[in-house]
Parts: sequence; C-alpha cells; structure tokens
Amino acid sequence: MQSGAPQRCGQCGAAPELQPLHAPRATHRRARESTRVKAESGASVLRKIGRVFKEKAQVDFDRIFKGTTKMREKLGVVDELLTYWTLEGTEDTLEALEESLIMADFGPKVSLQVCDDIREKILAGKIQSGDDILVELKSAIVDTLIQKGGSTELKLGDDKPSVLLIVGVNGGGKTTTIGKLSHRFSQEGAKVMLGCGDTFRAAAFEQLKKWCDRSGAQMGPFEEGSRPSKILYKTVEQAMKAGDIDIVICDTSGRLHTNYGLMEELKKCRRVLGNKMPNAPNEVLLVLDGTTGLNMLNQAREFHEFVGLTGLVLTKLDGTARGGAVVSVVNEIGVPVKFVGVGETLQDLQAFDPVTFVDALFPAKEMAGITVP
Ligand SMILES: Nc1nc2c(ncn2[C@@H]2O[C@H](COP(=O)(O)OP(=O)(O)OP(=O)(O)O)[C@@H](O)[C@H]2O)c(=O)[nH]1
Ligand SMILES: [Mg+2]
Repeated sequence: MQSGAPQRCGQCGAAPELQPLHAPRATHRRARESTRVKAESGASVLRKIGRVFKEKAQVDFDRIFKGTTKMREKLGVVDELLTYWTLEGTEDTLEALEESLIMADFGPKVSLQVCDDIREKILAGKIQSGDDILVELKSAIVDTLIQKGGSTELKLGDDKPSVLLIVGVNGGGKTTTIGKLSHRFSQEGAKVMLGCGDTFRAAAFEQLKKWCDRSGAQMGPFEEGSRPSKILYKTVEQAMKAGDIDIVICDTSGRLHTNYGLMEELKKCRRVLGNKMPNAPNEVLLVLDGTTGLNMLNQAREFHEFVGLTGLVLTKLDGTARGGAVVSVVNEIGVPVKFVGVGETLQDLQAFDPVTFVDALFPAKEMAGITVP
C-alpha cells in the first residue's frame, strides 16, 4: 500500500470513502451507533456494498494500472502509430491499428468495429489529429463495454443472505476470487459464508477453508460424497437459519463448457438455490482466465446459455497481454465485467470500471465526453 494512501478511520473503522459521512460535529460514538444500526439492517449493508465497490473501482487506478502492464506494453505501438497519422495515410494507419488490437486479443469483430467508428469520424471531419483518434478509440471501447454490458455494479438484492454462484472452467481462479471477494465483503462489514460446491477435487474443501480463515468468513456444511447441489442448498439453508449471514458465496468445480453432463449439474445448482430463496442466486459470475485470450468467448457463450450469467470476473490480468478478449465477450454475450483479478493475494481483486480499465490501457490522454451509468 502506498504510504500516502487513505486509511480506515482509526476509531470507528470506517472505510476511507465513508469518512466524509462523519458530519463535522458527529462523534465517533454516533458513528459507531450508526454502524450498528446498519449491521442490523441486512438490506442496507447489501446495498452499500454494491455502491462502495463501484465508487472504489473509479478511484483505485494504481492497482489496475499495475495489473495491466503487459497489455499496455503490447498496445504501446498504438501511440507511435497515431503520432505519425496523416489524413492521406488514414487507411494504412487504420489497418495497422486494427492489427495491433487483434494482437492484444480484442478480437476481429471488436477491432474492426472500433476502426470503422474511427474512419467514420475522420470522413466526417471530426478527427483532426492522432490525439483525436486515440480519444475516439478509447471512447469506442468504453462504449462497447457500457452499452453492451450494462451496469458493472454488483447486485446483491435486498434480502439476506445474498447468494453468489461462481462458475468457470478448471483453474481459472474461481476459488481464489471467492477468497478475495470474501475479504472485500468482510472489510465492508458483511458476514460471509462460503459454500463448497466443488466435490470433484479432493483438496477443494481444504483450499476453500483456508480462504475462509484468511478472510474471516464461515464455512458452510460439507459432506463427503454429497452432490454439489445438495451441499449448496444446505449452505444457504444454514445461512438463513443463522440469520446474521449477509452473503453466501458458492464455489463450484471447474468444468469444460463442452461437457454436457457437468453443465447440467451446474444448472441444477442454480435451480436448487432458487428453490431455497426466491431471488437466489443474486449473481452468477463466470470466472475467465485472462491468459486464455479469445478462447474465453466460447466458454462464456456456453456458460451463459446453461446458467444465465449476470457478470464476468477476468482473472490473471497481471500475467497477460490478452485481456482485451474480454471486450469481445461483453460485445458478444451482453454481460458486464464486474471484477478483475490482478494478482494472487487477498487484495488483488478490483471492481471493474470501463473508463478506468481503458485509461490504464491507453494512459495519459483525456477521455472526452464519457459518462459511466
Ligand atoms: N497471477 C494471478 N494468479 C491468479 C489470479 N487468480 C487466481 N490465480 C491463480 O490461479 C491458480 C488457480 O486458481 P484457483 O482459484 O484454484 O482456480 P479454480 O478456478 O478454483 O480452479 P479449479 O477449482 O481447479 O477449477 C492459482 O495458482 C491462483 O493463485 C490472478 O488474478 N492473478
Ligand atoms: Mg476451485
């Protein structure tokens, strides 16, 4: 953490972004009382978390900047390309730009779309310089993420416990993401329970339990030999009985999107959660390994068809130059990215904000006229 970074309030523990809520003459006693009232109202905790994460995503530029180093290196050529743009050389520049975007795995469709957008603006006389092209390039990518994906805010609903189902192929980073999420929720004052729907790997329970201990969550019931759907059902049941659990996060085993039987099993997990609680799961998040590039497109299509995704988590962004592929996924299936993983520690999960992400990829140029809903 940077030395000058804002800290939690030493007396009442309020997160930095909540400290302005300390009215000028408010005492910390009053702040503590208000925290207690909030803790009693599950709905307000859940609503606050979605909002706070969204706000954080817009301010925590450093982490996302560091996590996108490899992508930025790959895209460095764009800057050079645009510096030497001339009106006569437009077609050559756009061709090279399209190629650079494809190399960073934005995918042929998105890359072409973006370049067509730029060409249109050049022909309309709205672009006068390489800087203008960069602004248009960034706007086009942000627009795709916002218009196609919709709101990136986590929707936890009003009734506790809120239930999150985490799905994805093997080794993508599901369990690690659950640990990081659990940590973030706990930091915001929520009580978390983890459900071990991974009955495939022998060590899955122990791995989840470790994250549970690190993040201060509770572990749901687990029985060797039980079906994942039964374990997750019982986890939500136990959380409901306990009464004070705000959020249940359900882990599942990794599976190939082409394995029909395992995808049906996942569908069942989703269904039984809904049987136990009317709005469950509140979020179904697909974890996508950033290093797989455009391979994530087919995964996303299939998982969306089987279980109806509400959000994407892009992991391992710190180790790849191929994260651009997620723009193709959003463009194709119309589901927003909600988080990005930028490392292996508890802190390495960022709520996703399209403008921050695109600014990190193409830094030091102002984005004009873009508002995030
Ligand atoms: N660098 C980096 N590594 C990550 C990130 N997220 C997860 N990992 C690593 O990816 C590996 C697999 O992570 P898991 O969380 O076990 O993946 P999983 O999807 O639960 O795997 P299965 O349960 O086997 O399907 C681990 O070594 C993690 O440390 C990330 O954002 N950055
Ligand atoms: Mg796992």
